[in-house]
Amino acid sequence: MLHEVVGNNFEVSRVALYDGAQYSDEFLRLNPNHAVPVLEITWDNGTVQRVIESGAIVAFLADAYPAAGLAPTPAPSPERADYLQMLHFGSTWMDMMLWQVRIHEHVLPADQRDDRTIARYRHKFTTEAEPQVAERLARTPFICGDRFTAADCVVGHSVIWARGYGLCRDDVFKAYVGRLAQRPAFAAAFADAREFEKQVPQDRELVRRFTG
Ligand SMILES: N[C@@H](CCC(=O)N[C@@H](CS)C(=O)NCC(=O)O)C(=O)O
Repeated sequence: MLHEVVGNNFEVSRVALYDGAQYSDEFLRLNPNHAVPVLEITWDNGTVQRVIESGAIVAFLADAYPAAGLAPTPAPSPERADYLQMLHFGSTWMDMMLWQVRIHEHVLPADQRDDRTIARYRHKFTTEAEPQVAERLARTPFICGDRFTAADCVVGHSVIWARGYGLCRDDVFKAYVGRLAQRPAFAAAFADAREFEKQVPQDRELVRRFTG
């Protein structure tokens, strides 16, 4: 989303999650939930503010840079309501199910993993979330219509995440990801994606400190 609105004109600090860097006192002062992402904003008067929820970060950036045209104007409208719904559907509902799969398949200590939880959320995602997204993408190229919006940053991310778990296999999702991948901001954001190691090795600090 930052690449979409300001190109490369921002600074990135990588957080070594598998080493447990998010549990350091320094990081907990930024985000007591010990999680990424964190957006740090420096306002014109020098005040520094942090935003620690991905849905809020994406929605804020779209509104902060209206020239990018990534959100219907904040004035109440059917388009604005639908856009907010899908942005938050991606950042809460889809994310919640994928997160359960993630932690029980890749993060938790082996003796805390639960196959029933994995099966429950894989089933819920496939039978409830996927059809809603597929139905929209069968009608329009992007999640809220003919134009790419910030909601596609969130839902698109969730679809790519799901495909990494063998979900969202229908051609409609493949074509959607193909459309997203044509965007220069997408290429910039995912340039280092291959460095990501899905399974957290059991001896890493994250496995010991993870709170769920
Ligand atoms: N609700 C938050 C969730 C953020 C979140 O769960 N981040 C994960 C990675 S995707 C994290 O940093 N977890 C590290 C930990 O809990 O130790 C958001 O959407 O921004």
